[in-house]
Amino acid sequence: MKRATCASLALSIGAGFAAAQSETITVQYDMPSLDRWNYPFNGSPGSRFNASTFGAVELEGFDDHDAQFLVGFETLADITTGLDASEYQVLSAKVTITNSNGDQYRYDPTYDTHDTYLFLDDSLDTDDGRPIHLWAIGYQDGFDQTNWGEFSAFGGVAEIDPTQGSRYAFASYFPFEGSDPVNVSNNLKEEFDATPMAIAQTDAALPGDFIPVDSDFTFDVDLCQPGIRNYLADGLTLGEVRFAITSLHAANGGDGGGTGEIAYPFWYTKENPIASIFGYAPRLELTVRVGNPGDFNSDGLFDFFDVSAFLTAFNAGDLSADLNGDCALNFFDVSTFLSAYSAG
Ligand SMILES: [Ca+2]
Ligand SMILES: [Ca+2]
Ligand SMILES: [Ca+2]
Ligand SMILES: [Ca+2]
Repeated sequence: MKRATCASLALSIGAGFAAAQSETITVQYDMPSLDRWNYPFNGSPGSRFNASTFGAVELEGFDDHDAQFLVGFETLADITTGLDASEYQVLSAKVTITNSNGDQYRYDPTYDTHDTYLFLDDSLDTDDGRPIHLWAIGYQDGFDQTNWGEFSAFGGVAEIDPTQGSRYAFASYFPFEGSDPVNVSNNLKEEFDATPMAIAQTDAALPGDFIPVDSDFTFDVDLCQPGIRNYLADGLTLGEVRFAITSLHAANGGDGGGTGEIAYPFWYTKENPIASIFGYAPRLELTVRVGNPGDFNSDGLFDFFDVSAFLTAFNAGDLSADLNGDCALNFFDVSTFLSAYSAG
């Protein structure tokens, strides 16, 4: 409940419901609740010791992002589920994964446009190596997060045999706020660029250099990409946040089939005994304000200190004050704050 109001702001005090306070929570998971090598010919979904990512670049019948790695982190023990998406303000999200094969591919910390992959001719690629992307997960054919998981079937009818376009769960992005997830699995064939929510960064190699084994790669989620905060909020509502990891290193040898040297990464999964000893499984660090953002300092009270904390954050350009989620700070955030505060 409010115990004071700020005289300098004309606040209309909402009548009487119990204060929907807020709580700012940081969770750290050193292991996912779900991880799965999402590849059409994977006979053991969910239980492999590692998962590779590679592309079937420009190969008819296969998704460009052929081998995807899907990970999920169950949050329901720590973060209240079932709230409206507007009541989860994700303040930061970081996913870390570790490679289980080394010295076979080069580090590229920046996005490569689709035309740099064309027909396996990488002469248009201006920096050595290929980036590793973090995406939202989209679903098709009646599946969604509630009915598709670690051990579900890979997919249904292919758009082009044997497997192109058939996966039930796929890497996706949101071209604009409010968009449905757009499948990026064939962004080379379909000739478009998509912005991932993060590109993996590591301290273990310099850009262009070969990456040693057991290197940590961190995805620092760009919460200003359209749709991302809502996507994470939707996951928190359901009690699990999920991500798709892909890279377009050309398939060659190993999982990728054919002959030749493997030139793409393998990632430790939670099932890997080495990963559980050394902490190499996919992990997540996430901070979220849950509940009514009018209780801006998350102390359960609606009072002057919330107004003051909001204005301080707002004036400092801190995105915790970006209450309407558009990554700009302006009147609309003040207005959203005031109505949330008044409703508290
Ligand atoms: Ca690049
Ligand atoms: Ca490159
Ligand atoms: Ca407060
Ligand atoms: Ca804003």
